[in-house]
Amino acid sequence: GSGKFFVGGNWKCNGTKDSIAKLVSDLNSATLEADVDVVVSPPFVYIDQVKSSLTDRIEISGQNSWVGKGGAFTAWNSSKTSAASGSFLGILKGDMSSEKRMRSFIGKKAAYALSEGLGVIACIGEKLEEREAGKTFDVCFEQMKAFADAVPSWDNVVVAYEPVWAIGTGKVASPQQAQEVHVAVRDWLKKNVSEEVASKTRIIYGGSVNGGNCAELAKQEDIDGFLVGGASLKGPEFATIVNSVT
Ligand code: G2H
Repeated sequence: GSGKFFVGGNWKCNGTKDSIAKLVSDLNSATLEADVDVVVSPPFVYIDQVKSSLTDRIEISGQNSWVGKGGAFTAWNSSKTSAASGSFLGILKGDMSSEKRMRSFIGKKAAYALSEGLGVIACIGEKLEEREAGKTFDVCFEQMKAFADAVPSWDNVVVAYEPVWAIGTGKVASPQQAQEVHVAVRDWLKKNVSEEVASKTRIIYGGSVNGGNCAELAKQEDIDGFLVGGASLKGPEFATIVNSVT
C-alpha cells in the first residue's frame, strides 16, 4: 500500500445530539492503532458538538461543500464553514459517472477546497449496469480525469473507490474486485499524473465495509484504508476497522 492507512467514517445524515454524544464517548475510549489516519464526518450541524468533545486523535471533516466562495446558495455550506470549525477534509462525491458537467463541478469543488487548505476525499465508482457492461475502468478513469484536470496537487487528496452498487447495500466488493480497481486507478495516476503521485496517493475502499469484512480487504496490496458509512456509527466496530491495518 501507499502511505499511512487512512480510515474515514462518514456519518452521513445520521444522529441526534444524544446519539452523537454516545458515539463520541465510545470513540474517545477506543484504542486506535497509532499508524492510522482517522477522520470522521458528522452532519454539519453537529460539527461544533463533535469538535468540542472528540479526542484530538481523530480529525473532523465536512461531508461536502459549495464549489467556491460562500454566497446565496441555499442549503449549501462553504468549505470555510468546515475549515472554521476545525475540520480539514471534505468528502466530495455525487453522481460523477453520467454527466461531464457534473464531473467538472466536483473537480472544481476539490480544487477550491484544496485552495482553502482543506484535504479532500475524492470519490469515484461505477454503477451496477456499468460494471455489468464491462465499463468499470473507463468510468473510474473518467472520474479520475475530472479531478486530475482540476487539482493543482495531489498532496492532500485521498481517492476513495466506492462502487455505487456496494454503497449502503450490504453488498461488499470482494477483496479481488476492489484490489483490481485500485491497481488500475494507481496505474492511471502513474500514466496520467506521475509515478510519484501514483505511489504516494492513498486509494481507500468504501462500500458496506464492516467489522467482519475489513480484515480480508485490508490485506490487499493496494487498499490503503476505508471509507465507512453504516459501520462508522458504532464506535467499537469502527475501531475494529481502523485497527484492521496490516
Ligand atoms: C459508502 C460507504 C461510505 P456504507 O462507500 O460512504 O457507506 O459503508 O454504508 O456502504
